[in-house]
Amino acid sequence: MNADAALLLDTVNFAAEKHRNQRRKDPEGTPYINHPIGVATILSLEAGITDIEVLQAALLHDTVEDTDTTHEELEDKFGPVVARIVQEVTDDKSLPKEERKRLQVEHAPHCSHQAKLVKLADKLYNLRDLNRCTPVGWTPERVYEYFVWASKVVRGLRGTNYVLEEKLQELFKQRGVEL
Ligand SMILES: [Mn+2]
Repeated sequence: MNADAALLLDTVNFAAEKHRNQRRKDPEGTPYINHPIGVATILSLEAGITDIEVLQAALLHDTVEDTDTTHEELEDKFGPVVARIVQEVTDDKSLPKEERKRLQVEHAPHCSHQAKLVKLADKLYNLRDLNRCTPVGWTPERVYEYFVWASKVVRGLRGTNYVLEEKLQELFKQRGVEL
């Protein structure tokens, strides 16, 4: 087996163990790990990304924000580049939710190209998931507001990947949200 394939397996296994007790917010309670795997798959199969560090960061992108994983742990195991990309897409959970969402909009244009790719694929996955079903406890207004907020983040990521941006643009258009 080639080294990249072994590395990706090690990475997805690490993420699966970290997220092992977590579920998505959909009514079926889909295992959380489906999300990072889906984000990495969008980057590979749809956007044609072959940068292994971007694909690893996609698999790991929610480990620091949502599990006990630390930046140092990622750095030791996967190296400084992967750890840095994950850090760029990690919200500061000590801040109130509205502030975190505002900072995502503000920070998006200043992220590295690699982090922008992960952010685009993350948003694309989440918006598709919202079209598939409504999370438990969400009103239609909350779903719409999520699309509006996501469009503001994506606006700051433009010029990163044509394929992902076209697909996002189409989802916003269907909701009547201006990009
Ligand atoms: Mn995510």
